[in-house]
Amino acid sequence: VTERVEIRVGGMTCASCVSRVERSLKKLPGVLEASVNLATEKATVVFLPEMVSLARIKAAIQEAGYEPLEDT
Ligand code: 9UX
Repeated sequence: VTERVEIRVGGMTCASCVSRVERSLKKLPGVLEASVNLATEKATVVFLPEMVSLARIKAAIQEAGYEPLEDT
């Protein structure tokens, strides 16, 4: 079972921010795909909920130095 979530991410201002967030997410075990759109400030993440929680995904964004906001 895979799940897809969109998380709004605050604090990203350039393309390098986008790369940092994507890399932080992709290295989490259980994350299959992560792509960040700078214009919409949204990270789209496809993950295996049995391996990684939404809370852990948000924590990774925060650890990378950005602000996870509401998810949809
Ligand atoms: Mo770009 Mo983002 O110079 O934290 S990497 S603003």
